[in-house]
Amino acid sequence: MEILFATNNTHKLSEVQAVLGDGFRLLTPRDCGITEEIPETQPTIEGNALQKARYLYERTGRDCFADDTGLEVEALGGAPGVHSARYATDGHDFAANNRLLLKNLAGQENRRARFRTVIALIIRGEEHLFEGIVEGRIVDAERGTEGFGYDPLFIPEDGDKTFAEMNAEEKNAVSHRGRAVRRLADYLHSIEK
Ligand code: ITT
Repeated sequence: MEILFATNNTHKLSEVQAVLGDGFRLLTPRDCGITEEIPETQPTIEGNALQKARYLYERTGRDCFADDTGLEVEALGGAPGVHSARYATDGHDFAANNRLLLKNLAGQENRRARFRTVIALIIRGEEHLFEGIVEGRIVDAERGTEGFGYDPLFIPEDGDKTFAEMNAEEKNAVSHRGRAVRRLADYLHSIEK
């Protein structure tokens, strides 16, 4: 099955492709001639996922999906949340975001946090949402070089390695995105029959 994935993030693309497996060929916006940044201006993660999927569906008419993800830190009242990409700066500056997060949590004992992914799928003209959550905690300093974004600062529940100390398979087994994509895959398999 060929399906368009509304992302410009190559890390996400490979994580999602690994979970979906060979039965799915993921197309990117670029493959469909869309090179501009896809707007994500909604106040919620669900809203942004739908906005990105609808943007592509309206322009291509293809079955497509988008993932929007936020890191929700308990001691910060759920921040950075929907603003995770642009926490420290206007761009996707992962290092600056991580520095700001550590600064805002300095001296804070409550390190509880979770990643939440919402996938919006538009298929056969219908919209569907799939969610994936992983609970965990924020460490005091960056650890590891794998992954992207806040991965060097996040340890999933019951673990001792940050996501950035895990390979893609280990991260996908427990991650927010892995969970959401497995729900998406189950749904896609169920309608294929
Ligand atoms: P697209 O919108 O092009 O898919 P993006 O990087 O903007 O890519 P999101 O809006 O979904 O992705 O994610 C917001 C930010 O959350 C992202 O820039 C990262 O800083 C962070 N993030 C998302 N998924 C993550 C993950 O699996 N591990 C660590 N950080 C992640």
